[in-house]
Amino acid sequence: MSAAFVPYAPSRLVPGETLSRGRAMFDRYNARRSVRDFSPAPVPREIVEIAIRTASTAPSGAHRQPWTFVAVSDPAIKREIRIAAEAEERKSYEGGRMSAEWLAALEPLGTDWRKPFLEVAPWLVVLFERTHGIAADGQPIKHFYVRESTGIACGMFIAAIHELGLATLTHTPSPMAFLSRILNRGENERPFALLPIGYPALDAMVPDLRRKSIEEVSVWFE
Ligand code: IYR
Repeated sequence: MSAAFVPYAPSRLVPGETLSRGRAMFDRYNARRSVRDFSPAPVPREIVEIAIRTASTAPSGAHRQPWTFVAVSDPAIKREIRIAAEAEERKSYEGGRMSAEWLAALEPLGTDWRKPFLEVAPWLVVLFERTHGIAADGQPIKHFYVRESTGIACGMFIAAIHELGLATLTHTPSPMAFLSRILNRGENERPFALLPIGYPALDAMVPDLRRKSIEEVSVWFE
C-alpha cells in the first residue's frame, strides 16, 4: 500500500527575515539550561500536552513514531520514582558503579545521588522507546531506528519545553528498569530518559559552562 501524497509548499521567508529570525532563535536556544532546582509551582496539563504533541512531530524511521511519553503529576508516583532513582543513583555514585573518570567529568556539574527535583517539579515526563508496535490483533509491528527516532523526539521535547518558558533536565538514572515497573509499561517499551518539567526555582543555580564554538563543532566544504 503506497501512501497518498499531498502538496507541501510552506511560504518562504525573505532572506533578511530568515537571518533576523535565525539570530533571535539562536539567542533563545542559547539561553536554555538544564535545571536541577525547580519551583513547585503548578504547570497546567495542557502545556505539557502541547510539548508532547510538538515532540511527536519528530521525524521517525518509516514514520512509526516509536515512543511513549508518560506524564506524571501524581505525588505518590513521583515519590516512588524518586526513591527508586535515588537507590540506583546511590549505588552508581557511592557503590563503585561509575568510573573515577566519569565521576571526575561530573565534578564541575556538582551532581550526586540525591534527586529532590523528582518530587519538587510539578511534572515528570518519562520518555520510553518502543522496540516494536503491537497491532489490534496482538501481532508485532516492526519499528526502525528506534533509538535515533526517540532521541530526535527527546530533543524536540526539550526545545518545546524551553519555548514554553519552562525548564527541564535530561535525567538518566541507570539502570532505569524501575520506571517500566512503576509506570506499568509493556515489554515493548524501554525507558529512554526522565525529564522533570517545571519553572526554575527563583534561586536556581546552574554551572557556569561554555559552549563549543561553531569552529569546534562543524567542518565545511564549500
Ligand atoms: N545519571 C547520573 C549521572 C550523570 C551522568 C551524566 I553523563 C550527566 O551529564 C549528569 C549526571 C545523574 O543523573 O546524576
